[in-house]
Amino acid sequence: MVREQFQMLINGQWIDAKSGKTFESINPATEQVWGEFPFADANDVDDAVRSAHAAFESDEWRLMTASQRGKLLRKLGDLVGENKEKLAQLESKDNGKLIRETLGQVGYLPEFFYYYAGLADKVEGETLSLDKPDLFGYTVREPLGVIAGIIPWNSPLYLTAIKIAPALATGNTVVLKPSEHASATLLELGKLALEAGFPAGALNVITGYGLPCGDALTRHPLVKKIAFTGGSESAKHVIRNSAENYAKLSLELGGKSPNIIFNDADIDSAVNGAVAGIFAAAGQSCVSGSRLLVQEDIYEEFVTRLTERAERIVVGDPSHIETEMGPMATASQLAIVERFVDVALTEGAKLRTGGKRADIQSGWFYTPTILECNSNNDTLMQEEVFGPVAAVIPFKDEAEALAMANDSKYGLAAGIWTQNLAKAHRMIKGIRSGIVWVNTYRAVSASAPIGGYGQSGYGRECGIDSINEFTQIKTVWINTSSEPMADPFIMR
Ligand code: TXE
Repeated sequence: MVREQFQMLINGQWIDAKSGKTFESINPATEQVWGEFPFADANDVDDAVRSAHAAFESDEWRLMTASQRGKLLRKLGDLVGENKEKLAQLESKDNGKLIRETLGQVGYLPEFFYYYAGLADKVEGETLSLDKPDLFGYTVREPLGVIAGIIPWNSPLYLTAIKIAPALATGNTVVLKPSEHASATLLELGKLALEAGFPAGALNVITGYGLPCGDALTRHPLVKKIAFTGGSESAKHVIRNSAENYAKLSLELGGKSPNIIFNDADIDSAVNGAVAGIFAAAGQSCVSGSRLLVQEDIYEEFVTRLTERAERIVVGDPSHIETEMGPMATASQLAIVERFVDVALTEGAKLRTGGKRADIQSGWFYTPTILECNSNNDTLMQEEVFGPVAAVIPFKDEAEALAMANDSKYGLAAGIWTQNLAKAHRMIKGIRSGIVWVNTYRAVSASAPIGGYGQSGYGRECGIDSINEFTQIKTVWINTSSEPMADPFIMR
């Protein structure tokens, strides 16, 4: 098989790693190596960060008006839309995500660039109401400087767009590090950013592993903020590294999100919501509805219907439009899924369906799996699997559902299925998570903040809040008195 060769983007130039080393990317559906990428180390990271820093300090970027930056972002959004097919196919090949999912996700991506393009020239400070008659005060929101974007493999383009659009809109410059398992589309995005007219160095893309590349990037003294999406263990390293450069941090980590189905729910809708929650993206989504809490009087009916639908899911080649579930993105993710299912069975969970690799010759495919758990303390109810494994458990009443939902170290998302408006509101109020979906699941929008409670991370992406994440406040004091400033050592 022909291997595609990639270079990385530093200061507007396409280059190899200084060491000349490369690493391979494997197509999860075929297990064939298809691409080769520069293996960036601390030297390359230093070049990339310095290039972003120089761009940040340059007159071209510093003096560019916010509306001009907005125009560049709008152009980038247009280019992403025009290149939708190519980007969608590349992402599907690199991480095994379904083409029908990547087409949908990339097709919607321009909206994120347009949203922040529109916001760019609406970032404003405030006039302060000071308790000092001769002083006038106001605030301005200013960019931070170089932003490090650390991206995982599950939805690289989407998770990048929601970082770079607000970062660039507010006048920062960026060094992106894609996951070693899915680098290709971010390099394409780098190409489109240059084509859109962003100056050299405003957006750099370096390819490499967490160690040494991500590590060197997140501890670099010129990095002012780290926007990280990934796993909890890597996040701990990143938090420690941020102490080296006092960088601001936003962390979007894992979840064990409860999808709660009440006995008065529209069952057809709830089954579809449960399927979307756990089997979309083969469960490799931070907001997966991986804990299914079902009220006891509809429990058997619901689980039977869910099982029937799960068994009809078409697992296979992600590049075919009719396929409904693709492979695990990496061999290690497949091993993680297998391990969790083994642990669940050892702990006494009952297997309703799945629980094994799919019967497909090559590729890291797993079957849609439903396991009935005995207690919310079971490993499968508490730990993130990041695969197509639904942990199901019955509950008696609202109070028990809420207690189980909140008995988690995570708090990223939650789903509530009920026709009772008052009950939905009580649950919304009680649930500790950054997102609550009522009678729907996995909806996203550029204007809707995403982020977690607890160990799901902190900081918010998307929405107006994200502007605050990428800016800092300068407070300005102006003396308006006609009198000279008094000598501070003379008491009056
Ligand atoms: O993620 P990593 P992994 C969860 C999911 C999964 C687990 C592990 O449960 O099973 O995490 O996945 C970079 N300094 N999520 O190991 O390693 C890395 O190169 C700086 C949830 O693949 O966290 C990649 O670019 N960077 C999640 C990025 O971190 C480091 C999505 C994420 O990879 C680093 C993915 C270091 N020391 C996994 N070590 C979500 N929230 O959606 C690694 N990286």
